[in-house]
Amino acid sequence: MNTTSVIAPAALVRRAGQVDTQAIQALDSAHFLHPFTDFKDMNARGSRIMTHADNIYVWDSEGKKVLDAMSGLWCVNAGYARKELADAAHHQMMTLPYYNAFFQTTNVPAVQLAAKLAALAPKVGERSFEHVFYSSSGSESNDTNVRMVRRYWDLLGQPQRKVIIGRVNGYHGSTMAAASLGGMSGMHAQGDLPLPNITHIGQPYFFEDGLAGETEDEFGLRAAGWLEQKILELGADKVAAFIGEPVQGAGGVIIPPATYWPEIQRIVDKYGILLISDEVICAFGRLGHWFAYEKFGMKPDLVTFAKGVTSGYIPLGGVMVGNRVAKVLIELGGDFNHGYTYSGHPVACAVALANLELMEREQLVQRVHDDIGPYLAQRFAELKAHPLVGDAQTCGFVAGLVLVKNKANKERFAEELGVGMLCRGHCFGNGLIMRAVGDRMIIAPPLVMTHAQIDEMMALILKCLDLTLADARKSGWLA
Ligand code: PXG
Repeated sequence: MNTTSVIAPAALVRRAGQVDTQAIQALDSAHFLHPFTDFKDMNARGSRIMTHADNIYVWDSEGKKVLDAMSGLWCVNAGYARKELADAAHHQMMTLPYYNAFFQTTNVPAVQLAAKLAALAPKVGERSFEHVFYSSSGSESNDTNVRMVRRYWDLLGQPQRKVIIGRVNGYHGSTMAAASLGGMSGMHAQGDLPLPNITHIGQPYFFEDGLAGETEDEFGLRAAGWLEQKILELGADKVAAFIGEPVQGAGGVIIPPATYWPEIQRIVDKYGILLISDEVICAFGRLGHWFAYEKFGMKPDLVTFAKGVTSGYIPLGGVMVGNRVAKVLIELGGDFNHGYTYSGHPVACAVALANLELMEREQLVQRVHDDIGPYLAQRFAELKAHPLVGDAQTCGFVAGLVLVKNKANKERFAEELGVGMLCRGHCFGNGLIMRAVGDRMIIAPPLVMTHAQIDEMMALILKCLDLTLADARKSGWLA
């Protein structure tokens, strides 16, 4: 079938009610291989076509309005339809739409953004972040980290320090190196991953791995201790770096005990190992700080960022390079044979500058810290009373809850029942986008939410939990 001839260009107009859903679905199935998707399954069901968005709401081609409690994919921190960001892109495209940053060339937005990011990144102890290396995504940024960490140890005459340690269920992206740093078994199972010299320790998930009688703080110390065990097993002189998300996002919003990161910091310092804080989700206000390392008492050497830096309006990522690493690269390095066509893309950097200005003007980071973050925490904690909810926690403006079969003994539903996906289906059916990661239901809403909108979201969450509970009862799944 020649699908391109099926729809007239007029049908491509982006407004709900003006899009021919079936025609676009047919073209989608015929030509677009989606990320992390079972292609055959999606084609059989037909994809959902998002047409436009405003503030915290997104509309599909059938005219259905949904409250986007995931900020797209953890990125639309400033909310949708922000004219300032479109204007910044338009202005920069008409001024200098592209020029590369190779061959000792630069551009104004890339320089201004680097200086701005350096000013926003808090100094911790001896470590400050004066330098930025740009990419266009979180995955590329973590590939940059691997290259940079190896270069650092080579330049210091310790080329045997090659191993980077990540965590089970961590997510650092989907390129070969980033997928290796992550600890997603489904990803490792495809493509012979992880790459050599990348290994993993367990995640700090108290609900799942805390022992009877163990406090959360005790568990945090024990989970951090897995790093020291791994270092000693490998030989400390072989270990280059440890990478972790301050709060694990794609793994299901796993919020570590307060003791975890300070103990990890003590261990990496003891063995002289570099610390990489992957803040692709956690930075730019998500946890109530510009950078999340500040919240957790981490002193990272490298900080990965992407997503929220432009509120997702245009792809941009990068690495904040701490002075410990930057000094060696600059003073001893000569050529660093690494970079991307779009490193320091002027339009992406101009949009990021406009986004950071907007966030400062509206005090979005402060709002999460002082106002809407605590309010979400208060409202979300109420869910603990629900018969299906084993635990519910927030951190800044991310939140996660776990669906359980039996609250009394934390018994979980069998994986094959797909209780999370069932709940997610109810959410979409009722106008709410909430993610399911196994039996964890998670949110990361735009940082512009009002109290009334938080109440609106909580009412929807509660309704969908009730609908899931009714299904579970009907199917005899409950204990
Ligand atoms: N690091 C972290 C911590 C991330 O969350 C990446 C790196 C990779 O970024 P890019 O821009 O290359 O995608 C991410 C991305 C999910 C989901 O299912 C999460 C991400 C991406 C796709 C899906 O929650 N995070």
